[in-house]
Amino acid sequence: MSLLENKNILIMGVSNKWSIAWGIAKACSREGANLIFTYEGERTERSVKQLLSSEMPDAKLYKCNVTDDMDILRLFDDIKNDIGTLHGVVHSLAFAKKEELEGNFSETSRDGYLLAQNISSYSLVAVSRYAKNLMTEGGGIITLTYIGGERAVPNYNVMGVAKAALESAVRYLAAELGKNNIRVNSISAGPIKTISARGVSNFTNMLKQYEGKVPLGRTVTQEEVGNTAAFLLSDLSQAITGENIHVDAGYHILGL
Ligand code: NAD
Ligand code: IMJ
Repeated sequence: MSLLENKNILIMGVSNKWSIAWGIAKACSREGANLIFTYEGERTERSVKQLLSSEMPDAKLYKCNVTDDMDILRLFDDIKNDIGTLHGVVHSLAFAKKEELEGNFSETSRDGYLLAQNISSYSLVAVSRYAKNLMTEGGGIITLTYIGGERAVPNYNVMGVAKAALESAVRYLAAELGKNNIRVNSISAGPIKTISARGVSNFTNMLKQYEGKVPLGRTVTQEEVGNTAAFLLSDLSQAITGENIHVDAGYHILGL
């Protein structure tokens, strides 16, 4: 069964083959979607171009740094001219200053707080504003979050507050865009070793502890998040909107 045949899906947040967005891209591609990718800028351009040329040579690629309104405007203008209609958007990006992902949360700077909100939360609002105009046949918007948006997880700090805002933005967007038959949902993924997790102190140890505690007794993979994303972007999830699905091997049900 091909869930996403003839659907044009925009994927934001691939920087290398370990990215969660790449797991989503592979699942969507397997289900027959036409994929459009964005990369952040010079830092990621080469690795994304290499990955696409070897694995998905037919996919389109545009630059979009989400802190730049002109980049977002240009992206959707280009997609409108080159492709036309969009059926899905994957928002899989986040950023905070490294020094604010450790130590005391109360030391978070105004600058660092606003930066984390800007890239990790506001960007979903800005992207949805332009995407909705191209989603004339309805469709799905999804974003990636983490349990640290719901609970105080050590060191997640300013990112936790940004994820809480992101999860709330999902509900407000879902409430507004339902009339356009656009569904907006998030996936709360368990910890996965990506570039964004690599810097986290003691991450490998954390994964080991996780395996010992969670109902399924293991961590989750990019592929498993990818399959849930394909479901949320497909007609199989037609009545689901404003939802946050935990793809975390059951961690969220525990009272540790
Ligand atoms: P990743 O580093 O592969 O992806 C993060 C992406 O954000 C990168 O591709 C980067 O280029 C992009 N990005 C950062 N700043 C940007 C900007 N200004 N403009 C455009 N793009 C920008 O790491 P990942 O783990 O795949 O993260 C993807 C999403 O998944 C993030 O929202 C993250 O919070 C979330 N998440 C990750 C985990 C985990 O354990 N890895 C768990 C739950 C949720
Ligand atoms: C990130 C920081 C602290 C604890 C963390 C994480 N835990 C997990 C993550 C327990 C699982 C990974 N995660 C869910 C993220 O959303 C990561 C976001 C992130 C990571 C970095 C590292 C490098 C950098 N800035 C970052 N900004 C956001 O400079």
